[in-house]
Amino acid sequence: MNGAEILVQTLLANGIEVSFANPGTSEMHFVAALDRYKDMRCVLGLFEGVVTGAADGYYRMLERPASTLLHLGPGLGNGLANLHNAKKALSGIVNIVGEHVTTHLRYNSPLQADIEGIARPVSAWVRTATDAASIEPLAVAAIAAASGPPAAISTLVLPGDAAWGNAEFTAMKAPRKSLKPVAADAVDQAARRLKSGEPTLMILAGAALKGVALDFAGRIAGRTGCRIATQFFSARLERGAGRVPLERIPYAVDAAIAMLKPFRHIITVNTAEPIAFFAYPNKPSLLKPEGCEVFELCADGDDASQALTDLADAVGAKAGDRVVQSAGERQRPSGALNPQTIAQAMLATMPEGCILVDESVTTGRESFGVTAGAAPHDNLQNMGGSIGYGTPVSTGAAIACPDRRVLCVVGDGSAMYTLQSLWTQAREELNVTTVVFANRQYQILKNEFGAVGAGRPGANALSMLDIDNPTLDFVSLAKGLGVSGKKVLTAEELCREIDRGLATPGPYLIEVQL
Ligand SMILES: Cc1ncc(C[n+]2csc(CCOP(=O)(O)OP(=O)(O)O)c2C)c(N)n1
Repeated sequence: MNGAEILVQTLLANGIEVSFANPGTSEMHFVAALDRYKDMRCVLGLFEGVVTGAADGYYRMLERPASTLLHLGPGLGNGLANLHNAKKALSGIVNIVGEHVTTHLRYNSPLQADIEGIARPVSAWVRTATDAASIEPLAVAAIAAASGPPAAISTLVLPGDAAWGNAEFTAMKAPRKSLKPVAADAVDQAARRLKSGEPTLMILAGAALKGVALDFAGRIAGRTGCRIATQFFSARLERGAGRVPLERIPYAVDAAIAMLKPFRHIITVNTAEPIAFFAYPNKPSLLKPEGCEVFELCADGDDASQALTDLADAVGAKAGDRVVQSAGERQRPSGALNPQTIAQAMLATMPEGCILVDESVTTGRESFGVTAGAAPHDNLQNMGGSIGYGTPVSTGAAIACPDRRVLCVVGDGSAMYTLQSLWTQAREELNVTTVVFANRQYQILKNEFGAVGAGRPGANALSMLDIDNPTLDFVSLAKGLGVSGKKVLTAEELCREIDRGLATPGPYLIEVQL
C-alpha cells in the first residue's frame, strides 16, 4: 500500500471521516488515495481560511477532529488565522500539509517554504514524514495529540515521495487519554470559598459550558448564591430557555471592571482570570478588583463534570437548586433595524437545536444577551479574535450536524474575509442561514480609535475604517457563489427572511442594511 493510502486508512481507522481540503500538485497521491476510500468525506474550500475554520466548527460540534489538506507552506499560511482561532478554542484538528519530494528540496523551487516553521505557532504537534513507513506511526501520534484531552492542533507534513512510496499498513489505533480527575483538596478549597459568605463569581469555559457540568454549576449557584458567568467569548455554550443562565463578562474594560467589582473570590473552571482584550492607556489589563482572590478549580484537560459534581455535593446543592433561564418574550419586532430589533428578531425566530455562530461584532455586542431566552441552542463565538471565523465555522458545524440549523450572524467587514464559505455551503447543500450586518464600516475600529487615545479619525484614517466605497452587494456576491438571498430594510422583513432561510434546505443569505 502506498503512504498516502496508509494515511487515509489510519485517519479512517481512528474516526477521522472528513477532509476539509484545498490540494495542489504535491498532494496528488493523497488526493488519489482519498478517491479510493469513499468513507472519507472530502469538502473543498476555495480558500484555506475556509478549510481550517470549517475544521474548527466541525470539532466544536462533534468534539472529534477532522483533517485538513493544505498545499505546502503557502496553503498552510493562508489557513493560519483560523487555525489560530481554533487553537484558542481548544479545537482538535489534524492538518495534513503536502511537501515537495525530498530530493527536490535542495533546489529551492518556487513553492518551497519552512512548513514546520509556519505550522509551529498554532500546532501542539508538528512532524514531517521521512518515508512511507514513517506515516502510520506519525499519523497515529498526530491524531492522539489532536484528540487530547486537551484537544489541540497537529500538523503532519507529507512529502510526495513518502506519499507514493510503499509500506505496510498495520491498523494502529491512536491511544486515548482520559480527562484528569480534579483532586478532593481542590474541590474542598472551592467549597470553602463558596461557603465563606463572601461574594464569589465562578467563571466557566470549555466543557463546563455544556451538559452535566453546566447543570451542576447551576445547582451550585442556586444553593450558594454565587454568581456564574462566562468570559466574553466562549467556544461553545449551551444556552436558551430551560438551561442554566450564565452572565457574560462585558467586552468593554470599564463595564467588565464594574461587573467584577463586588467579588472577593473568583473560581475558574477551564479558564483563567478575566483579562482585557486589548490594553488601553490608564486602564488595567487584569480586570478583577483589588483583594479578589482567584482559585483555579479546573485547568484545560481536567474533568470539569466531575469537579462540578463533587463541588455541588460539597456545598449540599441538589437538583431543585438549579437556576433556570426563563423563556424570553418571543414577540416579533417591527420597524427600524437596529441592534435591539435585530436581537429581538433572533430571539423570536431561532428554532430549538439551532447553532448560533456569532461574529456580529458591534451589532450584537450590547444587545444579543436577550437571545439567552430563545429556544435551547448552541452559541459559538470567536475565541482568537481573528475575524473571518464565522462563515467557515458555520460551514464545519453544518457538516458535523446535518440535522440542525445553523444561523451565522456576521458583520460585513468580517464576512468579506472568508465569503468563499458560501460556495462550499451551496455545493454541500448545508443548512446555514447567514445574516450579514451591512453597516458599511469597521465600526468597532472607529470606537477603538478614540478608546486608545488616538483622537478623531481624519480622511486617511477613515479610508481604512469605512468600507462603503464601493458598496458591497452581498445578495449579488452570494448569488455568484451559488447562494440565494435577500436584502432587508425592516425588522418584519428580517423575521420573515430568517424564517425562510431556516425553513429552506441549503444555504441562504440575508443582508441587513443598517
Ligand atoms: C485577521 C484580522 N484582521 C483585522 C482585525 C481587526 N479588526 C477587528 S474588528 C474589524 C472590523 C469588523 O468589522 P465588521 O465585521 O463589519 O463589524 P463592525 O465593527 O462594523 O460591527 C477589524 C478589521 C482582526 N481582528 N482580525
